[in-house]
Amino acid sequence: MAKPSYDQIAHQFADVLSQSKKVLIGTHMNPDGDTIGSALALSHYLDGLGKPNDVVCHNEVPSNLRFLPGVERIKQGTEATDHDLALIVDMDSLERLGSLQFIFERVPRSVVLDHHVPHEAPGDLRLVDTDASATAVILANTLFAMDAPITREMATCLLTGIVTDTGSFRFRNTNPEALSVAARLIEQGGDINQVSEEIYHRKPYSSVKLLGHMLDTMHLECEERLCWGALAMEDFWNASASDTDTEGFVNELLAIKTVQIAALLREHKPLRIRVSLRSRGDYDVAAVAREFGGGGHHNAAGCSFECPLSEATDMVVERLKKCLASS
Ligand SMILES: [Mn+2]
Repeated sequence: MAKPSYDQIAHQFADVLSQSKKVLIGTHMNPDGDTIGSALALSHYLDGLGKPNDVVCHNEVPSNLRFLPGVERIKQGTEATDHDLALIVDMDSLERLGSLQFIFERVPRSVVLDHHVPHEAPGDLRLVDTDASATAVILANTLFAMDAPITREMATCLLTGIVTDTGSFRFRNTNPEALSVAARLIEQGGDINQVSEEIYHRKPYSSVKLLGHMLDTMHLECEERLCWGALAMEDFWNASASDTDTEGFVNELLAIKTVQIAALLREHKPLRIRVSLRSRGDYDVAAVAREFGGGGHHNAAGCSFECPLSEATDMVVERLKKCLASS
């Protein structure tokens, strides 16, 4: 995909914003730092323009992202029906809005900001670059090209998107663009130390306790190339933990040196299963996630469905074994 021309995009984006009276900003289900950080940066920017706006998310914000300035404005829905512009942040399909999808379908105009592959979400204006490390990179570049004032709060929100989507500049998607945008955000007052501390070093005890259980019960298969864990409702009860406490767990499974594919299945509500998939190199876990109605990136994807945990585990593990065998 060709690199977008940010000068052109900036122009179009400023135009669309100036024509709107009230904006609805949408984040994806099971939100991460990129969707929340980018959405909040947009919200702060619109505040600066004096433009009324709401930010919504299907789920509650994970506890490690609650330090973000403005996070309290994120609601699980909205009563208002007078939004005339939707900003859809960090998702490849409107289904990722979850239960809020219908609210967005009635907003007359939309702008999509995203970096996922393949990209299917519609949008009257599309700020899409599948080579960007994070949606926050696309948004920051757009704001830079608009000569928008980047406040400290905006810089911290955008940095959070880049730090989380690149795994603190460690994942394969870390590129010069992500690093230079991050550098510029730090110059604007973004606090990278605060971002890293809050995201990685402020875990509740319940989370670390549940992690211990996951590591204790994980399975290593296929000559130690596949590692998976499954957390049942009662495991959450025993640790007094909730699904937001499992942020980053699957990466611990992928950290084993022989492991090429890692999966974590969680029964976050009775019979409701969430699956996080991670891989190294050529193994395409996004393709696997799509078969189960989910999506994501080549090396990081997810899906969710309704069935008993053991059944879900059998299905997913079988499919991942095929994925390992085929590449
Ligand atoms: Mn993202």
